[in-house]
Amino acid sequence: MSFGESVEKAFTTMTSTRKIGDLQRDIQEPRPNDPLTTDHGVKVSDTDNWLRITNGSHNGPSLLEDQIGREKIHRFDHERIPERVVHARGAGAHGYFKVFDDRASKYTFAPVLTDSSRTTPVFTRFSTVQGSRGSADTVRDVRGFATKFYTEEGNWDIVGNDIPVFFIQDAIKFPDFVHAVKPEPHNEVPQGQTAHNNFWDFVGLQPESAHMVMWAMSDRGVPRSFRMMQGFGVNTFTLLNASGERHFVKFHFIPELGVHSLVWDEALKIGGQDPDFHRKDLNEAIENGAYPKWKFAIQTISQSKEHAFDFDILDATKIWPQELVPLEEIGELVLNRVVDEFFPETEQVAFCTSHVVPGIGFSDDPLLQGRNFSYFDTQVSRLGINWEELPINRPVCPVLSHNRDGKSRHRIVKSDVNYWPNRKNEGRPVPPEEGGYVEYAQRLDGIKKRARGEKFQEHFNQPQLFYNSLAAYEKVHLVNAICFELSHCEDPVVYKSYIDILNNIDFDLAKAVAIKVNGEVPTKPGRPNHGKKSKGLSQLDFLPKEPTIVSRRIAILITDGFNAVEMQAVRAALTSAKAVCYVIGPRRNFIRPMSGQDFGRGVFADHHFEGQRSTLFDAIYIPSGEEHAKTLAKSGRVVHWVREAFGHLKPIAAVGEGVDFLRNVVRLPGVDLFVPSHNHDSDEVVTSYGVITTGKYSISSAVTDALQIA
Ligand code: HDD
Repeated sequence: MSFGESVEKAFTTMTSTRKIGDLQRDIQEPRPNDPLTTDHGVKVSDTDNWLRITNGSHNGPSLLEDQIGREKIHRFDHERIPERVVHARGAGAHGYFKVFDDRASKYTFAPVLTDSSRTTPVFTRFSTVQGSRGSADTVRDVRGFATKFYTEEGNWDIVGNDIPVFFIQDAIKFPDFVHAVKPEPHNEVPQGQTAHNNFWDFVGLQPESAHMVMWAMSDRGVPRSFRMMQGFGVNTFTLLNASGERHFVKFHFIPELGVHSLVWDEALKIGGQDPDFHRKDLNEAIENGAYPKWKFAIQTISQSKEHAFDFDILDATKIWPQELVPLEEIGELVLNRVVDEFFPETEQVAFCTSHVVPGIGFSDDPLLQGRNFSYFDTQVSRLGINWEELPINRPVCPVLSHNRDGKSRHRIVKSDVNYWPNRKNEGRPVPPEEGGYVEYAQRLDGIKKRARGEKFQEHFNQPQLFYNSLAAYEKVHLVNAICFELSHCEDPVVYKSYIDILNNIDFDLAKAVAIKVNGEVPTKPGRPNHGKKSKGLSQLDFLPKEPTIVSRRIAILITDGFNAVEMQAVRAALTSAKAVCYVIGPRRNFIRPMSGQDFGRGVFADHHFEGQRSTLFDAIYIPSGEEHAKTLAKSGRVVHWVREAFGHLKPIAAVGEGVDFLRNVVRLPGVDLFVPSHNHDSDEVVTSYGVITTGKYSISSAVTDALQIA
């Protein structure tokens, strides 16, 4: 670790202590031999046998009087709470948020966004939307990206997604949408999938969802990692500055590692091979010190420009194209601590879009308005009315309100008044100049009716913009994804009608899908394609500045007789570049090196070939060694490993006899070393300078350095 890194690590550990310190009050760390007690604190002598009548050889009835047995069963019976009605499956971590300077003070007086001397503790929870708590991580779905900022002025929650738009414009449609996307009512099928009649039926009849459907069917729907996703607040919020001026704002998180996805075949397989892939990935990275990091950016529009665009800036099915409203990076979010216990932290954390702090406010975005009601309401049914007192949810600043009682109240307020006004001036309302929250005084003029604004009626310009902006291979993935999903819809009404929506986006797209899924192939475009593109929609626009292998998982395939000297050098180089290496061998035990190499009992393999799959790794390295290479070639499992990784365009490095093995397996003559570059534009395998470029990122420098060492 460099000096700078160790300072940063010490600093981040130190600075996230305000909330972590607060949580310590409730953390229990049992030590060996600590006694077992009942929940009322009495030491327990036997927790294995229910109190019963016995004559030594036969058991008689168990006794109801056994308080210890009863307590154990009572507690067990009530372990489950209702899972979240959406976003039930998730993983969370602690961290911190910092702004670079006070540049956002022209928009807001909120210290969390303007005071660079502050480090605000955060808790972030990532999630999938459709599946239940036990569903798989890598399903095609939108990912939730919700962050609680424990600010000095109270908790501020950004409850966002990895996609910048939403399926519907008005909150009143949310129950319809969720019913349609969730498992169908008659058979509770499918789990963790949008590939079914009801979802596509709904989105086919609700064209405002077209934009979000395009994003969800793109590679964004199958992220490689939570750490490699963007985050978006999605809704339009507002910022208020010290002069009382208001701006509309969109919030963005941009991952340091770039935006990367799995390919669909990987996602499908990992769903079975390791359903916890994303939550393990998050913990693995944090525990290895590769702290996930995002730039925090805002897009702002002054109040006077609200109507200056051909879309409504309060419509959550629209982005604000960067060419019209540039992004300003103002801070960063870092996650640096895994949870100690899943349930009290990740499961009990509860977010509310309505939780904002002074200097940040709402807009009239009709989706946001409904969300502001829904979240508090759902937390009450999930966690009870006093959910904000739970350790993970309580603010780090003082809390004093006249709200009292209710189930599971924790706080004890030592006072004889619980109302305002009171003779003691306790719990007094605070004027704005002392930090009291004040709503912006907004002039309103309109007629009360059930309707949406005029610009809310246009649904296809931005899906077109998105489609046009994708790289060629991203378009191929998108077409394949829609075809996969529609192929799972049995009702022809459903899959045929969705072609009409697609034809309003792009003629070629609609034709390609129609041919594959037996839809009606259109003969002319539903509307002309405006041909425009925008930055920041293709994932290619988010490659890290320097290609990096930090936190990438690399499988080293070895069998007896491998070149351990070379392998250790390559592994050391990869590890020092902060990749995570796993040695995979024929057994989880010591593997013998080639003759003449003195390695004691050999090198220990972390896993055996049957226990892991290539899909769980980002790259493979096959060392040299004659006997080892011959044995690898005889193993069907290993051959499949390598072919599968090659098919997924993963970087594969090989040396010496490892190259011969590789050449035979993938049948590419004349290649000495496989080193990837981050060439996303092409699905082709290109050879140059004894090197194959493919894959998503580069392990070239680390491998070449290692080979020089070897
Ligand atoms: Fe929502 C959970 C994101 C629209 C109602 N939502 C939830 C979570 C995320 C989002 C990330 C999980 C939070 C966590 O980790 O605990 N939701 C969004 C985004 C939306 C959106 C980005 C569109 C901009 N949601 C939305 C609407 C409604 C809801 C329109 C209702 C009118 N959402 C809920 C909920 C949930 C929820 C029912 C379920 C569990 C929870 O709140 O805490 O209230």
